[in-house]
Amino acid sequence: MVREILVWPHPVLKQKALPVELVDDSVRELIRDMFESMNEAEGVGLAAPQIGVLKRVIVLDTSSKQPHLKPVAMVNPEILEVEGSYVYKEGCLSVPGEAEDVERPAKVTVRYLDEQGQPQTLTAEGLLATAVQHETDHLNGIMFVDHISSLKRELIRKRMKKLQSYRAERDHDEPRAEAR
Ligand code: GNR
Ligand code: NI
Repeated sequence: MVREILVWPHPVLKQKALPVELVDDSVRELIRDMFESMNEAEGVGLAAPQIGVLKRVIVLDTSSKQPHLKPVAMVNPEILEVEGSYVYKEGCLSVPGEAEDVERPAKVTVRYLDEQGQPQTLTAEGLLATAVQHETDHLNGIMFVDHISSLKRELIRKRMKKLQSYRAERDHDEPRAEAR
């Protein structure tokens, strides 16, 4: 099921997500919903808090830019090692229409549980490395706008407020097709 993506500065996006104790069918269903929601929104990643679920689960799919890479779901991801530096113009499905340069390590090694609950280790470079860090930030209540200047962040905050009031007005008169 495609779920609604929360828009910053929604309070849930500032909270720290809790570790998953057991990778069971409910977690696999959450992962399925996250892939569907990410794909519908044409994102390269999604973290569970973005759909209002405070669990440490992320999904990633950078195959449009990195064709050799497959979509991956990570439960309880932990960045073990980082290396280098890389600047990428980041966007976020919770900050629609905005993009700003963010500098992060270029290469990361991440340990996580897969959908079967098996421990895995992955080393990522390029967009996937950026996306893994962007998503693990979400699990700690951190947004890409927390990595840019406060002046840019406050301008974006104003634009999000306008976008939200526009959407509220629109949805008041004309409910979304799927909500009717
Ligand atoms: O779709 C997304 N694109 C993106 C581009 C550059 C750096 C990070 C990202 S992640 C983002 C989807 C999203 O908001 N994930 O939390
Ligand atoms: Ni994001």
